[in-house]
Amino acid sequence: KPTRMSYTARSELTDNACAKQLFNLMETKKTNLCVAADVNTAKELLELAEVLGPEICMLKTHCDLYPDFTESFGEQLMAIAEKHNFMIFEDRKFADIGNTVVGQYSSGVHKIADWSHITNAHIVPGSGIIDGLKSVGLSKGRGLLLLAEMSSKGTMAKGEYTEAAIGMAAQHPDFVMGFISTNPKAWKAEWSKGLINMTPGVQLQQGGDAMGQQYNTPHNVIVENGSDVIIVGRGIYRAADPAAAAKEYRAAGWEAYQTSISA
Ligand code: 6AU
Repeated sequence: KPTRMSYTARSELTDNACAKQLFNLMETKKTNLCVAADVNTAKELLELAEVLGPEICMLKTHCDLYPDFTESFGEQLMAIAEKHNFMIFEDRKFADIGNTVVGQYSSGVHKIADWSHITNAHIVPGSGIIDGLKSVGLSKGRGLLLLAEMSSKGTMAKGEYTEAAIGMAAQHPDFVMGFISTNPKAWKAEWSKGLINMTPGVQLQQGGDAMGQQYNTPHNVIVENGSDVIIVGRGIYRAADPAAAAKEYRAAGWEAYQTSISA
């Protein structure tokens, strides 16, 4: 097997400020674990961020889940992120034309661009969605992930669609920092090693849920499928002891990374 480059080496290959920061953070903190904190309230989210902060490189939010979302949410979460040295990823999955996503990203109730380092977008509208998000996020030093593949059963994001996502990323190396993907090692096209692959649908055992989610293990995701970051939701926040579960996933993800660069 060819040896993969370390996160540190790859931090030199990206033009995006968030990607550079995340590569270096993962290497120094020794964690490639992102927690998907899909809890029911902002209060619970902030509590979980405090408890799990020491274990993670990134916390993924769905801010439209929280009925108690207030203007101060972003500032509170940013303070916790700074204290524990992790990045914030609002999983907004933008999917509209450029002009519309400008407002959705910068203003409205959530003002995502003000507090989230990273967000993501579907490429179904074409690359105008990237132009729109970039007009808001680039000057703030933000990073965008494109959904190149999905973890769910029957996903349409495959083949030519995935290839198109890779092509769009190549056009915007300053703002697109990587992909949501499930099997980047299988991609035909070569893509910059400065781009980060992040994979959801991760649990310690393979399986799925009743609504089409499909789970793969940290080892398979990082070593076999060539991803860089594991995104874990219910495997951690539904565990009897989320902090202990996070430690376990962190260790599994880090061991997989070390295996992948030493092969
Ligand atoms: O571990 P789970 O199944 O509890 O949570 C998985 C998390 C959820 C999904 O909204 C998200 O990952 N997700 C995404 C993302 C991150 O964009 C894409 C995808 O294809 N599948 C997926 O589950 O918060």
